[in-house]
Amino acid sequence: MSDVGQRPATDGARPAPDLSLIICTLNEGAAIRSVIDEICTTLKGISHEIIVVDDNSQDQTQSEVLDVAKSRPNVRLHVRYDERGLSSAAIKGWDIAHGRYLGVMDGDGQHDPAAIRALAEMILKGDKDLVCVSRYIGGADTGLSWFRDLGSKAATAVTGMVLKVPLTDPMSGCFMMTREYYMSARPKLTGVGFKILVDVAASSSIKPRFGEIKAALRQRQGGTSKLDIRVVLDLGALLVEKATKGFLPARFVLFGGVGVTGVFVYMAVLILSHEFLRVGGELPVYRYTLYWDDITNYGLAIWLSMTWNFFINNSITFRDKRLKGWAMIRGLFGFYFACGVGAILSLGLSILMKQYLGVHWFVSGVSAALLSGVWNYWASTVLSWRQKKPTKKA
Ligand SMILES: Nc1nc2c(ncn2[C@@H]2O[C@H](COP(=O)(O)OP(=O)(O)O)[C@@H](O)[C@H]2O)c(=O)[nH]1
Ligand SMILES: [Mg+2]
Repeated sequence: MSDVGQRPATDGARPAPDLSLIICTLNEGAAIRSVIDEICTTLKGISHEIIVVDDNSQDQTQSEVLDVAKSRPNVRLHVRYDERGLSSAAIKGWDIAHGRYLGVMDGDGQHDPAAIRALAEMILKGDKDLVCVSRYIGGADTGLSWFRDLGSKAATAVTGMVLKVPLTDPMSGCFMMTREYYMSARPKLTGVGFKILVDVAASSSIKPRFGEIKAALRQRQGGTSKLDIRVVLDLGALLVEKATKGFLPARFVLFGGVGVTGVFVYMAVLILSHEFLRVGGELPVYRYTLYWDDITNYGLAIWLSMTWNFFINNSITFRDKRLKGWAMIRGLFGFYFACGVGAILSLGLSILMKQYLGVHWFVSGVSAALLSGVWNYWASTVLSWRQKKPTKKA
């Protein structure tokens, strides 16, 4: 975007605010109005704007925000129609924000307004680059169930090894930073997943002067949590990208992980069909003789694992661009087509290795599949999930 990095001039009627607070929402219609009201009250005296970045919620979130915005000119709504994900939504909000300081918080009422006021005062003093709400200073009650608390602590420990900043709660969803600090991280942000603070802190080359405010999470005001196992997978992939300095991009790590499950599907099908499927017969091709058993065994394993990979990638690796309905069917056939070349490569290699190089049938199949997996990543990234449609401002 062209206005990234500067404080774009507003229409002249109002000066740019000191603080831009982004609230990302997905079906938070039950809470968003009172969250905005509460924040505006708590930030009284601090010049601020609130940007709600909504991923096309299907409840009343958008109408609630638009309604609040009628009486609060500092509130803006930005709707994304073809993208999903908390981190990328926050990045979008900061990219279109006008403030000198940039922050993010949840739209479900879980973040304590008193802590947000304290954060804002701390960052506005001007001697910090990054200030965060932390659930873990001095053993605070986190407001999470014991299971999620344990998971969050484990993730915090692992994340600590990758980050340059000794944050006590890198999983925090509520923090503020200077525009300069954001810009130092911006080119390297992955935007993958939920953990935007980890993304920012790991992407900036600056060691920030940072501060923390202790606060537990409150109860959600209606709606449901969007956190699931995929959040953990995303975080793992993000950490691998940061730990390898970008050599292994997060999406490639996810694709590779899905690929590994695909290899298991492939092996299972291969073993089953090798045991139970007998087609028989030979197929003469030029001066060579192929066996129909090999063609059906390897072919079936390739086809089923390819279909498996498409659906799992669609719901994990490319969840932010997830294909649905007809687009998904088209995407599946596009994926087949793109990977068809990989499949023929794999089939040919398997047979070549087994029949003409004397390699064991199982080893032939697996090694050929691994090689075609590299091709598949490239092909599917370019062909199946590439579409990027414009977002609309409301
Ligand atoms: N724009 C956008 N917001 C999201 C998405 N997923 C979650 N959110 C919002 O991010 C905030 C935190 O999500 P939440 O489900 O409460 O996570 P939890 O607090 O960890 O259970 C909430 O305001 C959600 O509405 C998403 O894909 N896009
Ligand atoms: Mg929440």
